[in-house]
Amino acid sequence: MNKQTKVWLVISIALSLLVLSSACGGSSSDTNKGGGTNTASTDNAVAYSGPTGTISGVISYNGTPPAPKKIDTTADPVCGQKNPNLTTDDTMVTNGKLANTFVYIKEGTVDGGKKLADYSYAAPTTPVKLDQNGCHYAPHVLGIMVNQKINITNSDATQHNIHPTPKLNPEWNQTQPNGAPPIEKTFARAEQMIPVKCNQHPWMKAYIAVMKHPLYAVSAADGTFSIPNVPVGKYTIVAWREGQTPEEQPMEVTVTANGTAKADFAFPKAGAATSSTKPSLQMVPAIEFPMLGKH
Ligand SMILES: [Cu+2]
Repeated sequence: MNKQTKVWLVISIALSLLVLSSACGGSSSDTNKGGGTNTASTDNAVAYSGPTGTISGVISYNGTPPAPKKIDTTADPVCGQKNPNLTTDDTMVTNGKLANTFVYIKEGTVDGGKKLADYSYAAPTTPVKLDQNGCHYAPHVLGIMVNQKINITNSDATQHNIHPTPKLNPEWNQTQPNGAPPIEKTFARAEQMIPVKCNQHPWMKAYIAVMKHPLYAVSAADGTFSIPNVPVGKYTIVAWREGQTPEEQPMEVTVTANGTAKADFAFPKAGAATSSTKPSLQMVPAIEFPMLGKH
């Protein structure tokens, strides 16, 4: 072919590559659709700069916890080889203390009269990590802020398919083969306790709480949690735990300057079936709950 034909060939190849790459970029940004500018309510909000305190406590387990059940991983031999003693982790109790309880400020009034929701908090630039290791999610329960990145990794020699099932954010699922790069996503809307499953391994489960503020914590293996940097004020906090039936409990706390407000919880509560629905009925628009409805 002559020189002119060659030039046109190069140009058309370059153009088609450009079209391809922008198409890929477009599909990944689709993950943010549906939420869009959900931060509109905080446009006029200001950052809090006054005195703060801490909320901390211990989550106890009432009675004898259900024994963890062995998980049958024969569907994927790789899982069985790496993690032969995989068991259920919905109720992790050590010495009577409960791990993986999500504790967060639901609503409240900051000293001076403004609502907590009137203050804005920027999402941290550091991503939250979710790893798949031994065909098991780590961590099992995590909090993330609206528009903060979640970085999902596959540490297994097998393929996973991450599938969050939110009610307010767009649902997605994505395959992550052995050795594939991390998957990065964000959630544009506040939504507490988004279940995450794996389409390859039905036993894999995790929960994500998407928050408008950073005032939350997950109880550690010894049941302890701590929420620092809480503006001085009065709040309703909520503790949520998975269990075989998820349950949540509210508590009123007062935070003083440089003080530590104690907030100890015990699960399951007597008559948990009725009390667990109560916090969700006292919903405030500032902090959305999944049961508010689908968008
Ligand atoms: Cu999996």
